[in-house]
Amino acid sequence: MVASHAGLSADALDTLRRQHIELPSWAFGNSGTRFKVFGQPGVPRDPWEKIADAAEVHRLTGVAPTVALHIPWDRVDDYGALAAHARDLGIGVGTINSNVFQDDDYKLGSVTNPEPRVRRKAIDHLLACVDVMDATGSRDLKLWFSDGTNYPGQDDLRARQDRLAEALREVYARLGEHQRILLEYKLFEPAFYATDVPDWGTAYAHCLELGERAVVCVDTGHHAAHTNIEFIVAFLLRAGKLGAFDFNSRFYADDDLMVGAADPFQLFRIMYEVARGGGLATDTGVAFMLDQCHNIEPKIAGQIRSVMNVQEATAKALLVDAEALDAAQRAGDVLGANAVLMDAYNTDVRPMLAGLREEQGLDPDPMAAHARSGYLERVVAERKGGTQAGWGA
Ligand code: PSV
Ligand code: MN
Repeated sequence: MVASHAGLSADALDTLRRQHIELPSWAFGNSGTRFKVFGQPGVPRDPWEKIADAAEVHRLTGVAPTVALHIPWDRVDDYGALAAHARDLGIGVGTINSNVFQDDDYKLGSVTNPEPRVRRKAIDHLLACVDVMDATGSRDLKLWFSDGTNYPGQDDLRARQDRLAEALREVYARLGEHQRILLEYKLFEPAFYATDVPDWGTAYAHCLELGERAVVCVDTGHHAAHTNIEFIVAFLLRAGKLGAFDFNSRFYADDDLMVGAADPFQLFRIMYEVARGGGLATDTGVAFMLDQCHNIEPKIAGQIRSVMNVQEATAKALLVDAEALDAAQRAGDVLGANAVLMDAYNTDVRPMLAGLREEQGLDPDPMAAHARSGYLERVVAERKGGTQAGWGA
């Protein structure tokens, strides 16, 4: 053990070595706001190229071994071949994200739409996503519904919950033995009055009704301002219902900025509750995914930075002296307990993580290694012609 590891137990170091952060395929494609999408040279033109970029992030960081797909943004003829392509590049296909929010039919909702035909269409898409999972060997199906209403009285709130529950039941019944539903919630947008799965409580209640293999996905950008996200994390972990994170950060709404950029202290507090609740154990079942857009910064570098931000927050969380904290808490030592957490948060873990990377044969500075690698220059030269990937089906 090198000196820079001081403070972290052998177990904690092991946890950091085998950390697994999942990348979103869509982070490598073009994205933007409703005002403008700025293209970037070298952006992938298809899912195969997105996977190549994700593999590059893993090659440099060593902790991003899977990439999540979004259907139909990542539609291909042969998903088995796409998974094999990922394997050839040293990574795997992770969560399959469904998309029932980009079709004219879904104007008034997908699985909660008042029209049975539209509900059927949406459910059929979700079932088709499970077929994709069978082909890629994915464990998780992520469900996010943009469903909701814009005006009071527009539709029956209670009936929409019934329709949602019915759709979820049908999809749950189609899952393979080792597959799970990750039910994601979001306070608002695109619905501005009432969203059908607006918060963790609604997601949790539906997951409880469904059964063991339905768990909640916490997207860190999907809460009201000032929500205590770490409390939600602690609660869901205790209940065995924390399935996944969609990490990103926000200043205002669902900004999808790099995780740990807006509020690194919040990310630390979240990771502390994850560690405290056993969410970093080998058999944890908690998936740590990024769900971000790199609208103005370079995408591959943005993903590398994000992965490192999660690593740093995790290392700090693991540095918390559990015994000292417990003693201070039991003694009612308010300032002492707070100081134990702050000592960990204020530790510069970057040299220690650089040392860990070196031990694993990686460059201690993945950002610099990426800049030196010539990867971006190569793909900029190669990816001429065709249409750059974006949020279109
Ligand atoms: C919705 O805002 C969301 O967070 C869901 O996870 C979607 O699938 C994803 O964004 C698309 O970026
Ligand atoms: Mn999300």
